[in-house]
Amino acid sequence: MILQKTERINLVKLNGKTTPTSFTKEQEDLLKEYYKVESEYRYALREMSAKLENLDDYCQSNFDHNPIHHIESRIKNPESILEKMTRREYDMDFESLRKNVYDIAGIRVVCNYINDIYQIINLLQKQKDLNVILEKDYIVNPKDTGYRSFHIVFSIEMYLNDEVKNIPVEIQFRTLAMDMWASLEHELRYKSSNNLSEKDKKNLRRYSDDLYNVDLNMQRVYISAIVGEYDND
Ligand code: 0O2
Repeated sequence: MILQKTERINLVKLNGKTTPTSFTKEQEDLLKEYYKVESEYRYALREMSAKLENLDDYCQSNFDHNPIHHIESRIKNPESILEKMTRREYDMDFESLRKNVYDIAGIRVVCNYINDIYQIINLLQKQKDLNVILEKDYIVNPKDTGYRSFHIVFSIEMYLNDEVKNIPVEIQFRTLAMDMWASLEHELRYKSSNNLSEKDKKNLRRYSDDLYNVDLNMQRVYISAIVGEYDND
């Protein structure tokens, strides 16, 4: 396999003479600290993604079933981080960033069935280098908008040179149906020049429930087809 290397900010170069001379010393130090933080979260994101891929592979090998349909990941961009810290009125320093913002490294895992979500979470919780910091079950308790997903933040133990760091990674688990709803609703909310009308909001909530019922029914069919435990009639 050929790994394509992305051009990354290089801390060694940054310590040399490559930064624009117009930066003050304070700005340069901030920039260096930011890239240090960003790279640590990137390592954690990669490690967690590998764990998820391995679990999917394990389930395929042992149970002939892939629980994960696909995985997306991202590092939160600096603008969104600043927006969140301002909105939540957190102190504007790196200590506060590390302590308060759990979704700098974010992974979205889209599963085939609802049971797959809980199975993967269960398997992750058994891993000794992971600790759950926070979890919100928006599948059983959807948001008022109708949004459904399971949000969980794990802190992952990372061995970096001679130090061990615990870095938080947020994972959003959803089914394909929940992902479809969230993606369209996000776009509708973002694109609608006026705010969504009460009628549209109500309909979106209703469609979220409809899709949840489809998810439950698809799961029953899956169990029936594989284990033969579901009576369709
Ligand atoms: P991104 O890039 O998707 O992460 P906050 O982060 O402060 O807004 P909190 O309490 O930390 O809120 O997290 P919350 O509300 O549990 O989850 C926030 C994320 O969940 C959002 O991330 C969305 O991805 C998703 N989300 C939450 N509510 C809704 C909703 O009603 N509709 C849709 N489509 N998605 C939702 P961000 O912040 O949008 O950015």
